[in-house]
Amino acid sequence: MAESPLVGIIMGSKSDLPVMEACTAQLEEFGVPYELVIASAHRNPEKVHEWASTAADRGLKVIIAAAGKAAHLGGVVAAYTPLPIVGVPMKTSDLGGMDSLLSMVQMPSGVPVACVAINGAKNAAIYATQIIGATMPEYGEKIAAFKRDMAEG
Ligand code: RP5
Repeated sequence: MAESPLVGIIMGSKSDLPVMEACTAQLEEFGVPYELVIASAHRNPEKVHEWASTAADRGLKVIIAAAGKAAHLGGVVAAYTPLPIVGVPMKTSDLGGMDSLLSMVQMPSGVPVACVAINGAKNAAIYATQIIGATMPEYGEKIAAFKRDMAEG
């Protein structure tokens, strides 16, 4: 039987998928089970609500939210779940991703969305695994090995 997902990935559009493949590839390398949904905060608000408000009960431990332009997806998801959110601001054609970055990183006090770099999909996977690894030693060991490998070049 497949393991229950620990990480939930939500993205605003299927156009975000090519960038987010770096995230899913890294999670797979760490052996972290994840689920992935495409739902936009402004095009599919009810789907986002349903997915986010049931995420913790489904066993997810952390959420990665990827979006571009007026990238309010992470903040909207944060409104509906106690889980930590890692935002991935997408590079955009008009403003180079500064629009996405500022929309995510400038969340008002009380509703945090941790934010990686523009198109920082791989770091989002590493960070999510670190969060899980803080309480699940098998994933903490994956991160420790990853860091050892990096140090050795
Ligand atoms: C956001 O708008 C998505 O996250 C995407 O990055 C951006 C553009 O979406 P598409 O017009 O490509 O569907 O909602």
